[in-house]
Amino acid sequence: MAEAFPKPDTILKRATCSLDCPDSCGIIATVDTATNRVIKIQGDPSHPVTRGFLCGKVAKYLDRVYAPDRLLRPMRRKPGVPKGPLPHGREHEFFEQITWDAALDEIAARLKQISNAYGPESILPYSYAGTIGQLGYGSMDRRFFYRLGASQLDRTICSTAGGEALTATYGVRLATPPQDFALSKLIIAWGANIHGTSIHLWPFIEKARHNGARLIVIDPYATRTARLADWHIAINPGTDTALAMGMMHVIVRDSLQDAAYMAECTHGFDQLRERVMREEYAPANVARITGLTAEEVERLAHMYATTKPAAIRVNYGVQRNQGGGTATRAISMLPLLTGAWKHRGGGLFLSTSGAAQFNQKATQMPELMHASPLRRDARIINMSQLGHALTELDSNNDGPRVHALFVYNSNPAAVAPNQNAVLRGMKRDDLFTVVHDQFFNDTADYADYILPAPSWLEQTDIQGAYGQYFVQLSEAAMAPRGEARTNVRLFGELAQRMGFTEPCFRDTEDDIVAQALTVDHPWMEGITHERLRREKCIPVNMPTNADGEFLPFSDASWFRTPTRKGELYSTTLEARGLDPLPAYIPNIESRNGTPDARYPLEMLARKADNFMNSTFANIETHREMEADHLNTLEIHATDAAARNIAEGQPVRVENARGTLTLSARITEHVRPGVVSTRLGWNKLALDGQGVNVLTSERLTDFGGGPTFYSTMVEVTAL
Ligand SMILES: Nc1nc2c(c(=O)[nH]1)N[C@H]1C(S)=C(S)[C@@H](COP(=O)(O)OP(=O)(O)OC[C@H]3O[C@@H](n4cnc5c(=O)[nH]c(N)nc54)[C@H](O)[C@@H]3O)O[C@H]1N2
Ligand SMILES: Nc1nc2c(c(=O)[nH]1)N[C@H]1C(S)=C(S)[C@@H](COP(=O)(O)OP(=O)(O)OC[C@H]3O[C@@H](n4cnc5c(=O)[nH]c(N)nc54)[C@H](O)[C@@H]3O)O[C@H]1N2
Ligand SMILES: [Mo]
Repeated sequence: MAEAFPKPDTILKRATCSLDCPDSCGIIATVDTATNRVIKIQGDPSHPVTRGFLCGKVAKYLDRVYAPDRLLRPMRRKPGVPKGPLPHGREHEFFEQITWDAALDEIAARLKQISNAYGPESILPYSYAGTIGQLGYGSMDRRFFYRLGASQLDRTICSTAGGEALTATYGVRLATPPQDFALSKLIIAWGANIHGTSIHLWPFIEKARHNGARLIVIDPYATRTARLADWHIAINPGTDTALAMGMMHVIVRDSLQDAAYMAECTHGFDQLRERVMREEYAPANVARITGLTAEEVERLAHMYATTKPAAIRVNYGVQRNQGGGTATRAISMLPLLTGAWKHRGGGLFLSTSGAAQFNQKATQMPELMHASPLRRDARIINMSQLGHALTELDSNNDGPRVHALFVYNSNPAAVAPNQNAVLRGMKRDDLFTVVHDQFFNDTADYADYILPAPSWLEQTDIQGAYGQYFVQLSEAAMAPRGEARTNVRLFGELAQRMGFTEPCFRDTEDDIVAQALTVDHPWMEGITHERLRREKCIPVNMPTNADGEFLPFSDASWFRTPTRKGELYSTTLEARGLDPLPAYIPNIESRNGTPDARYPLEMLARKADNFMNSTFANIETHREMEADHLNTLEIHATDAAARNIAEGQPVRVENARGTLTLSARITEHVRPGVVSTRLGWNKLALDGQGVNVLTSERLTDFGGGPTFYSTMVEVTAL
């Protein structure tokens, strides 16, 4: 780091960025000891993936930590104030400040009353990845809701379709290490916005390109990554299965597969061959589906199969489509055909989350459900269908109606699909809502109680990663601001108020870190609490070959599927009654599907490059960085002309689920037929609504994931 020695009146703390990002950066925080303020944060130069730099959002993280509108005290809605959007900056006027003791007593009393009246499953926790640390993401909170007998939440909002696809094919979620991309000769960023969403891979790609590697980007949107690529393939949204199958068609037709590797490492090639050789997947037909030319399909397949090492960075963008599970599965098969896993710098990178193993059974204790009044496992509610859960559950068929919603680590009023249904549900007078967050976000506008939460600089945690192979201890760099309390502390204290006597509810943060590390797994050997306290960041012990190289899936020893092979033909999907082979089935909401003729344009409901989902959307410095895209609809000149839309003009974007006002930006970033807009805070949008008023609660083909990128709309000039 720039300052190897802190100034006499400062100390350095080693934290970890716990935002929901593959990079999990090591952070060096400089703390002014006189004021207990963090005055500077830097990327840890000794972390092999962070390499001393931070993304634009997190470089300005202190603007969030010290934002003047941080929530610092517990608050209760004033009597008579209806639930719904509050004027931004004046939200606190509609709430009264109370003590933590009063808040916890009153919340516990209400939860008891609701549980007694309707059964504990009428209580729904709603959380996702405000922090991805093991403690903050899911530990004491899970214990609390299990012991209560609350409905279980199926946390599908991000990655379950792709996750299940990878697991079906490989049995374990491992990936080419990001550092090895420096050795690649061909890199395909497939639905991966590397510059926008996981910048720490980029220096390795740059190094590879310096050594002659080519970068191909497959994305319907011209991201910055795509604009910097050697070849941008602007595929029609949701048609990736067809393209991957077309590539396999060419590879098999021209005998470009690695037969020896396939014989050792794969299951079901004969069945796959029969499927991919169908006329449907011949280049001419794939070209028609995907919006490419047959020549492009041929060229892509040849480049991929003949360049070694070749690495695919497929990210979760691909799987937020109706057919997203299958698409991810088809893409993930490509290196099984070519044997790309055998070479350092080859393979595929979706997720490394299978590497760091923590004892989540010990930290979360699902068996506590059996100590709840239910004495059984509670029902499961899919978080991607929150609108349905709050408005449609039928107490005759589905179990109790939801009467309490406890939100933490998430901002569902902005991020959940079918926003109008979600908000209709949250507005219900008979719904009791608690929100634990750092800010008065869109969800807080619907809360009965608001509780202040700390940032990751204000709490201890332990964290693996889904984009690299390290375990990190995150030291609290400073005391929580104001009266903020961690998730662990909140749910531990609430458990006492509920009268839960199990000793686990008195565990400290240190206790839970220690429990997380009680794993008997060779990859985690030697990763102890003591060592983490000293070193802060320790590589997971991934097995290496005789040359000391870590080459996942380079031989048959790596696969954890039932057949212990890379399953081209999936025995697990077959057992679930699903097609064991990939097939391109058009998404209903797509140009190739059965769309409603009133809504002819495919809309990408994308993330903002300078926010983190809805996080940072209220921070002025981040809004400035994102200024060109705030409240805009990107549209191609052809579609704009057909609708008499001029640059900068207000437009109405609508479908059967909702209507949104945006400002038109005529651009080449999308092709004709595709429009794009970005996620943010509803209350900072032009008409107080977010992009998710347009997205649906339809789920992915498997994995129960959301389908943000399978959305059709019409646009009209205002
Ligand atoms: N700046 C920033 N960084 C983030 C986040 C953020 O909100 N902002 N979010 C974090 C989170 S939660 C996650 S899960 C990761 C996600 O990281 P990514 O998966 O990289 O993120 P997305 O932007 O969802 O999707 C990547 C790309 O997929 C494209 N795409 C959409 N539909 C299709 C399709 O049908 N086919 C293909 N080939 N591409 C398609 C989108 O245009 C987008 O550019 O990023 C994390 N990092
Ligand atoms: N249209 C559209 N919608 C999307 C997406 C998209 O690409 N397009 N992406 C989807 C994806 S991939 C994801 S992962 C989800 C993300 O959805 P969420 O996980 O809800 O993400 P955020 O909007 O970042 O909200 C996280 C909240 O947690 C709070 N928080 C942070 N740390 C703590 C803590 O320690 N304790 C507590 N109690 N709170 C804390 C933050 O202040 C913030 O308000 O959004 C999904 N929604
Ligand atoms: Mo995500």
